Amino acid sequence: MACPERGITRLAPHMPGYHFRPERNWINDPVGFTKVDGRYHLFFQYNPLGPEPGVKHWGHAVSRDLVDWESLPIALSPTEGGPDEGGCWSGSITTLVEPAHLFYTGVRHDPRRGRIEVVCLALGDRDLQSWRKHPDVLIHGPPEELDTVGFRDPFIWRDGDAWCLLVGSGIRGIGGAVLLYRSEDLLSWRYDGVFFSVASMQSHHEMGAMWECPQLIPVGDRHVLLISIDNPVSPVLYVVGRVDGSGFGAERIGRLDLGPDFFAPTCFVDDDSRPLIIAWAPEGRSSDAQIAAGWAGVMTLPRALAHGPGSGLFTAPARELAMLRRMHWQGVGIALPNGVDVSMPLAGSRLEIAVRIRAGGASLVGLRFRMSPDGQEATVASVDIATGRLTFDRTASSLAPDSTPGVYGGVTEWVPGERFRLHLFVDESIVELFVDDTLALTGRIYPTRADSIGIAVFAVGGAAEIEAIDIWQLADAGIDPRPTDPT
Ligand code: DQQ
Repeated sequence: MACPERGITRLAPHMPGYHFRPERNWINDPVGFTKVDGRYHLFFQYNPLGPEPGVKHWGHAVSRDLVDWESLPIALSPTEGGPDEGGCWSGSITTLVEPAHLFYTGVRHDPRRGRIEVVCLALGDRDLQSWRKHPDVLIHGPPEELDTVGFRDPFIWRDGDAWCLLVGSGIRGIGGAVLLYRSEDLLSWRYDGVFFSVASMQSHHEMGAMWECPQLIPVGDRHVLLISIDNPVSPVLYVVGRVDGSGFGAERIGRLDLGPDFFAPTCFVDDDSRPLIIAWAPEGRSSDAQIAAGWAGVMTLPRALAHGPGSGLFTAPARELAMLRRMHWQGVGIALPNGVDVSMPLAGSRLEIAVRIRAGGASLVGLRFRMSPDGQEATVASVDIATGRLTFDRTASSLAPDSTPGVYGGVTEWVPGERFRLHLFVDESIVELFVDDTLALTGRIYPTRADSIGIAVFAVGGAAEIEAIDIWQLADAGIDPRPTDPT
């Protein structure tokens, strides 16, 4: 949890200050993101026994503003001898009925059949704090007519008068699939076919054998289906389309985040109709390093979705984050000569940087950050002007041998115009970059040097210009007093 004890400012090495994360132990998928009586609730996969995956419980935290989070007791734990004795895996919550219904994946291990995954239910109190498990398993497994490779992560939604559940799955020899179930009473569920599968759409993306954590969210006049793919190449895809009877009519597909460390986003529509998502940013270091640190996993910043003017999906950091802004520096009209690093005067390891670039004659424009004065440690994010390819290079991010290096990124339909905007959040070991509020990229880095805090902007292949740059040092969430109104 991000600093529940206000006033504690000394953080363990690499521990983010304004991102939600555990003080200790392991977290992964956010689940059951919702709001009741003005409080956001975030549940998450949690191992209370250590910083390794372990046996999953549902952790719980609440927030009034999506910025400060207060940790609450564990919401759901496995029951010995029960269908979830091996873990309470991911699922979702509906608060459209009272009591709130929490659907989750019960996991247990059978010596002959291996892992058994079933859909379980728990009923909550008004505060969503105490949950009573329903005695019966709701769905005992995938339909017999399908030869599946997984069956988990029920996502509850309302389609007219009917309740619907999407379940993540994969069809052996074919690939990922989302299965649809319907119910009138939230208890008795009937299989209603494959809602969406790899066979439904031509795609140049690597689609994987199994899709996890399906999520469906209305965005404007369409729905967006999110799928987390069990492969390391393009882990989270969005599919824009329309719900069509018992299927999903897909119109376009794309990567929700181009970075290496973004998985299992969960979604929910806020009171003001704003579609919000939050995702898990896994560690980018060895499991030995995680165990030595005593904690693992961070939540991304909450992000708002919208349709872009072209074919893209807008992804922008939630506006509430502006309340974290502290010391500020602004520069305007700064020349970026070809091949020269232009250093910025405000440095730090917990920053927000917003830059408006005029590309001029450059072929590549980028930012270096968490950079030591001698350049020994530095992380680089850059945009290729001709193709729009976004690159995140963490080859030199850390001198530590147990942090994962590499070059990541990708190309989408977005290409920069003459002007474009880079919006970067750096929080110790997590980096989130937004480009024109359209591309997003999340990555984890582990600089070792205390002086790896510098920032530089650069252009290659010709001169460019910084039309305006704002740099803010950001407060830690839940630590110091801050203005009541976001600026
Ligand atoms: N994590 C959960 C599963 C889900 C996976 C287990 C995705 O339910 O499929 O913690 O990260």
